[in-house]
Formats: sequence, C-alpha cells, structure tokens
Amino acid sequence: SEVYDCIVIGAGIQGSCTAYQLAKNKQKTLLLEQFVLPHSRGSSHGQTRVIRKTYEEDFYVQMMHESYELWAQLEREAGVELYRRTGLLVMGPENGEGFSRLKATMQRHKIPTVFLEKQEFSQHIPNVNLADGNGALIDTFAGVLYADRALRAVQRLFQSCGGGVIKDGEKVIDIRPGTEVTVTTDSGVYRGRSLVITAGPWANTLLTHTGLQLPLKVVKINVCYWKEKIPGTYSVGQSFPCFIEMEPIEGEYDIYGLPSNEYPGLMKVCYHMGSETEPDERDKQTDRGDIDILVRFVTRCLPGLVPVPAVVESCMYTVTPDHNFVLDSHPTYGNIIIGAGFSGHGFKFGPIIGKLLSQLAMGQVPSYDLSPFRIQRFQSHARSSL
Ligand code: PYC
Repeated sequence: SEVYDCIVIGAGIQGSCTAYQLAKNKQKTLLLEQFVLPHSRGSSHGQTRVIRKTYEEDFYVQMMHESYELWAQLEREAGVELYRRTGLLVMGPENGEGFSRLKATMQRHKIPTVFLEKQEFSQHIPNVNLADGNGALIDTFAGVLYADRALRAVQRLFQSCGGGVIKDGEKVIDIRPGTEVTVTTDSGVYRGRSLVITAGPWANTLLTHTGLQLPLKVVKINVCYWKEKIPGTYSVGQSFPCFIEMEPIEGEYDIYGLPSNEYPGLMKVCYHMGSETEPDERDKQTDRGDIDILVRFVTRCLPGLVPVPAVVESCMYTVTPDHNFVLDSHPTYGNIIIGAGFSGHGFKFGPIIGKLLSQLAMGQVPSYDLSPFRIQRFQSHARSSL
C-alpha cells in the first residue's frame, strides 16, 4: 500500500486543523475518523464556542494572538463567516487570586479591556446580577466561533489541497510504531512516516498500542440551554456578550454562557466540569449535580431566564491535572505526535494547534515554547509500560 507522509487519527477540530496544515505544506496526509462525519459524539460538535484572549497565562494569550489571525485567514480561504464579535464579560471575586491575575495579564498584554465598576455594571450589562464581592471586565474582541461550520470548512479546505484524504467511519484497531507507523482500522491498513494522535476522549485508548498512558480524565458536560422569559433579552442581536463567572462557588469550576443565537430564545449556560465517563458510554452518565449548580446560578444571576434547562445536549472534555494541553512527541517514538487533554478550552486554539502539531510531525522546531504542554510534566502520573 502507499505510504503517507502523515496519518492523523481523529477528525475533531485539532486533527482537522493539523491535517490541513500538513496538506498545505505538501505532505500527503490521511485523516482518519472512527465515526461517519459529521457527528456529535466527541468534543468538536455544536454550533458555537467562545473565542477570547482572556487568560491568566501569558503563553495562552500569545498563542491566541496568532490564533485570531489564523481564524481570519480560514474565513477568507473558506469564504464563510466563522467568528462573530460579541465581547466577553468576566465576573469573578474582586480580590481573588484568579481574577487579579487575569486583570494583570490583560493589562500586561494591552488587550482591549473595559473594567466595570459596580455602580456602572447594570448600565452596561442589563438583566445580569453581579454577585456581591465580584468584579467585572469585558474583553471587547472576544466572541463566538461557529464551531460546526468551522470544522466542516477546515475539512473541506484540507480535501481541496491535493494530497488530503479523509476516511471516516473507520475505527483504528491497531497501531504499530516504527520508522513507518502502521495503522490498522476495521477496514484497512495504512502506513505513514509520521502519526498524529488527536483523538480527544479516545486518546488513551489509542495510546495503549504505543505503551503510553496519560493522566487524562474524560468528563461528560451537560450543555444546557435556558429559555428567555422575553425572547431576545440575551441575544447576539442585542449585543449581549459571552460571559464567564469565575469560581461561582469557592474552589469550584467556572460557569460560562453564550448569547442566544443557534436556538432563538434559548441561551447556552454551562458548568465547566462534569462527571467522569467512558467515552463510548457517555449517555450512561446521568449525574445532574452540575445542573443543580446552574439552576442556583441562573436564579441568582440571570433573572431574564426560566431557571430550568429547556434543552440539554452532551459533550465531553478530556481534562489534564493542570488543565493545560498535551502537545508533544511520544517519549519513545519520535514520529508519533500527541495532541490531547484540551480540557474544555481548546477549540479556539484549533488553527494554532494545527500549526504546532504539524511542525512537530514534520520534524520542525515548533514556533512556540511548548514546555507547558510537555508529557514530561506528568512524570509521576504518565505510565510507560515499555
Ligand atoms: O474556553 O472560553 C472557553 C470556554 C467556554 C466554554 C467552554 N470553554
């Protein structure tokens, strides 16, 4: 059989962007996906995601500068709108460590930000109650990414490159490392000079074939939509921003929301964590503790919503212990590249992650310092059975 320059396993946003970058660099690339495309069984489906530079860590802000440019380039190449500017409201404990670090990072990087005083909050953001002790800021260039549309656009661009092949509905059942990596699916055998694994919640299942396990926790997210009492109150058309409430309960995870858009009259508000699940048994996970937290939050903070979710969809996060990504080569096999553990905040980085993983696959020096993303940092967790 023919030998590909690179095989990419997993056609979510990270794998699809990586495959596209490789094909653009004249690499003959095979993108394998276990489900028939498009599907909603992983972590890249749904109509919208948040895009923002609002991060505490300098390295994410730096990567997001370029990611915005690459999304704009993709919009031009695909001829479709992928980003809509809405702004992002961040609310968090005014004197808390996280909120203070965030403010400092925004100022250090000169990110266009509006800092809202308590007295002027309701003038700028009607129909939202700011909790006592919370501060608020707005990242004015943040917005929504049209996720499904973006994924399809990247896959189309990849296939139009020449050298870009997608095989969907093919589940990988074996990986044989070597100077040429052999990948066996339930319907074929393929060889590649390099392999990129971007399999989302299935990363560890695939890595088993290479003797490596990463400390990844797969969780099911209940993606909740809430009915507006007066339709349009929190809509994208009314310039309502995306929002994040940091630590709504001390020591707990963030709550985020996106203006009503994909389902008119329904606003997406979710908890940034869920209960552990097996990726193939996602629908068996029925814990609703997160929904109880959201009901209390919506009642307190968003009085224009009916405080009972109207629609609940599912998504999965693959979470690392420090919530930072894994972007690295395999510790034993240098031509196997791993992109994993996007921890519920990776979509917006798709194009820059695609660029970095493609650089690693082509044996180039990556254009960012990848030390926060190395497997090495898990030393006491990562298990190599070799
Ligand atoms: O990273 O901005 C984010 C985000 C919002 C919802 C889930 N992740």
